[in-house]
Amino acid sequence: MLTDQQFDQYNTFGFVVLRQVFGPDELATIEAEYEDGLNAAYAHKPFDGSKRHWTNTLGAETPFMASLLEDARFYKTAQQLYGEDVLGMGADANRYVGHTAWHPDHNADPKKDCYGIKFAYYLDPVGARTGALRVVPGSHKFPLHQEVGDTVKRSALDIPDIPSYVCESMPGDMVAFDLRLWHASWGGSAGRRMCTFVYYHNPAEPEEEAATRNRAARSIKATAQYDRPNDPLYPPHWLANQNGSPLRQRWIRRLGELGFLDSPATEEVLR
Ligand SMILES: O=C(O)CCC(=O)C(=O)O
Repeated sequence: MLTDQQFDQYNTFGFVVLRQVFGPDELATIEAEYEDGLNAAYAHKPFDGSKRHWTNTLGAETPFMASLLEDARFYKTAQQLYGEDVLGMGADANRYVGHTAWHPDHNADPKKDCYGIKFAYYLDPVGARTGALRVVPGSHKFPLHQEVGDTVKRSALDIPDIPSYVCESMPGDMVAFDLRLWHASWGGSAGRRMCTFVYYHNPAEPEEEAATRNRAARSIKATAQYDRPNDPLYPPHWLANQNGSPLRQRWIRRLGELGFLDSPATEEVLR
């Protein structure tokens, strides 16, 4: 869980950098699973540096990465910030091909969108010109959220010209940020290795629930968007919940209600 100071920083600025969360053994496991997960997902289309590779890491090839979502170090932090019934939403691995333009993952108006926390970690040292995550502190809240958006759209400023905090990180570090925070990266080489896992506030109001359903309708297209049209968003292995985790079962039920399991490939698995 976050200390009082980290909790304050997160609430005010929308992010916190957690140093050396993973030890050497955990990192070695993550590195191996990262390769296994992405290689299995892209056996038909090996990485050539031209298009980002993305895969869910909840499957059989990535048991440790999948376990992070239910790891008390992280979900209790998510509970501390977004409520007891916070939803474990997913975990992934990425091979990037270059910069990432400024964007928030969600709009800052909870009436118009859903919200939550992303834990992001890079498997190589990253800095200001080598693909570190950069964020505009405080931009998870109105009115700054809106103003940053207007400026990014209106101006011809290059990614590094928007004033920001660069979350330099070493393998083992983690950046935890509010999904409404404006963020980007600059200068990373092709094949930059980055992983995340995400929790959402469990939508309570009808508007927030509607926004989450819209998000689900877009999310279930992710595998097709990343060249794996026949893969379900959630791997059967995770949905089977073989150890009977009550926490995971609650998430699976709620994800189903919200439409995240609606892809034809997932329905096939659940039948
Ligand atoms: O590392 C990057 O290029 C950006 C990552 C990002 O935008 C995200 O995880 O939402």
